[in-house]
Amino acid sequence: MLILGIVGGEKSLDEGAATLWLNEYNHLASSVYNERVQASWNYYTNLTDHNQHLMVKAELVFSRFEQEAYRNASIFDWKKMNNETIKRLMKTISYMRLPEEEVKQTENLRNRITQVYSTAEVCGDGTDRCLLLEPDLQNKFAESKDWDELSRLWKGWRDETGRKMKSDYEAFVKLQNKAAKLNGFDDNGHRWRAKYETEDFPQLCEKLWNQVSPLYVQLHAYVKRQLKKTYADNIDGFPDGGHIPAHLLGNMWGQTWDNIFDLVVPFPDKQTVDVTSALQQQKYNATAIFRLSEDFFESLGLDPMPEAFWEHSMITRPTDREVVCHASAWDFYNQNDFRIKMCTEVTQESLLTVHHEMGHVHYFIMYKDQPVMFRRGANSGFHEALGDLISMSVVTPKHLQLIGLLEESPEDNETELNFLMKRALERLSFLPFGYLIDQWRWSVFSGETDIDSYNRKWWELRCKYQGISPPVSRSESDFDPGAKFHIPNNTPYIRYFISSVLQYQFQRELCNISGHTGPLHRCDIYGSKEAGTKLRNMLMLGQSKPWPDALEQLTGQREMDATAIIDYFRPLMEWLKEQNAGHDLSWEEECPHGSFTSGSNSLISTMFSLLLPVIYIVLL
Ligand code: X8Z
Ligand code: ZN
Repeated sequence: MLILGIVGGEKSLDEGAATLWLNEYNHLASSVYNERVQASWNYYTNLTDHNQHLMVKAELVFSRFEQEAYRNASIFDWKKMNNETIKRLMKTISYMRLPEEEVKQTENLRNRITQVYSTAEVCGDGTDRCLLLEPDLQNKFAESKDWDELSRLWKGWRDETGRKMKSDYEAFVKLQNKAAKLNGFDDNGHRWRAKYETEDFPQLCEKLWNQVSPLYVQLHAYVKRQLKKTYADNIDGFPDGGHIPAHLLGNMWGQTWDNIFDLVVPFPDKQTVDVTSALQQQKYNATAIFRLSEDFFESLGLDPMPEAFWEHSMITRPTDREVVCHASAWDFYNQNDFRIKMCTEVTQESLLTVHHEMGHVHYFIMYKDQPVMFRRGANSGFHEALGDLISMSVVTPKHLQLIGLLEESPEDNETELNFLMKRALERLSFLPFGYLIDQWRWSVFSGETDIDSYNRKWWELRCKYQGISPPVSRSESDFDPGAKFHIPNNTPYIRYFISSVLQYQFQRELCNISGHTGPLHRCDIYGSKEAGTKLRNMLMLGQSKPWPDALEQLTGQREMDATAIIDYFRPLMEWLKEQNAGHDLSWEEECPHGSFTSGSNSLISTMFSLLLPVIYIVLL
């Protein structure tokens, strides 16, 4: 890499030289980044030891390169320079790496736990076949109404994932913290939060949560009552404290509830708003769903996917090898190779995820001409919001009718409430989940929560914010956070919470620009070149400006706020309040008694269970 001879050990304030150096860095970085992503892609789409070995090797090359860049960048006194762009770029480059041995250890731990998660199967339901998360367990959770079966699978998944990675996770946390501290952060949580460039980021999150939590409370109360009707035979399984047993919500983590729409639909005789069966009847496959999504983005004037996208993406689960199925979008940093990896199913849920992933790729395409270090979302929440923003239009009855997935789109109140309930199950249900995951991680990184209380803390947050409780008793032998992809994969999660608020803020503005009148939830921006241009201009910025600038460019506002999501769901909230009148809305902050047993490690609990018969005999 270009090294500048600076005489006398004085740091340089020469902005011209800094710009030259940054150009050189950018040039080299795009190929080093490309090789690193290529190696990860090869591993994630074919989980072999060989590919893992090559990926760790590429990670080491990358880390060496970044360490050298860090050393070179420190030749400049960039903090004192005037040019904001130089300062911003230098700041992202100035990150010190751990010694190679520890980089290797970190990567090995990460790979081991990701592999445990991605290859886990739940066996033993009496049939020969073991169940994979995608699609088997996901389908079971979407379809089964059998309390015991769901409970068994819920526990089975956690036995096969989290329980097998707890100590590796602890070691991984320590290394992450070490790297963060090396760079002046208090811990790795501090490092993650700093990326939001916001004075008191947790306070902002809490402000947003306080704005939206009343909506969640209404939904929770209504859904719980309907579930009690469905599971009347298991009524004793509903805790007195008002929590919902976590296995009944149509999703392995209870993070989105749209799969139980049929149990909570406000007006069952009115038109269905779920297009799963229409997609299947019309013989949609993965490619057709992706093409549908591509068409929407194009209607706004955004680019079609490059040929390489179709050639290289993995959009269905291969049958001949193990892969990481969890959907993701990949930027190869060479300005034309962008891919999606997804095990697409033909369902409405998949339709939303396809748009979500396509949103990421469009962001990649829009900022591809920025320097490598700015090829990111204005903040990660922006990146997560784009595709969801588009699907907000796609799923409106009017749009679904336009593309032939609904026969009609009546605008009577009852059909509208059915539609909004579906949206609430897809989006409002997610809010506390999106908020709590990183509260757990921040507390783990800061040391406030150590390995002896990992699982207890997890359930404290799940009970408190989501109002859900475990269907079977948990202990510290379990590690339930590890049963959720982003924990083993070490992907920050608060971005999804931020996105859940931002996407409505974006939508409100784009709907205005597109000339929409009437309620926000009916707005479909399909075909609006004006909205597309506005969006494009914001996306092109990447991370070159602080996020409030990007937000202002699109919406005229510099602050995130949740009033748009409240507007969107207003008619449903009024209806829910009527339905819930006279019913208890709250749940206890603490988990139900007995849902968590102490027994700090598996050795103690194993010894205890071995001793039980002995104790029993002695007592007799
Ligand atoms: O992980 C994802 C995307 C990839 S960025 C599929 N999501 C979160 C999750 O699945 O838990 C999207 C919504 C939340
Ligand atoms: Zn995403």
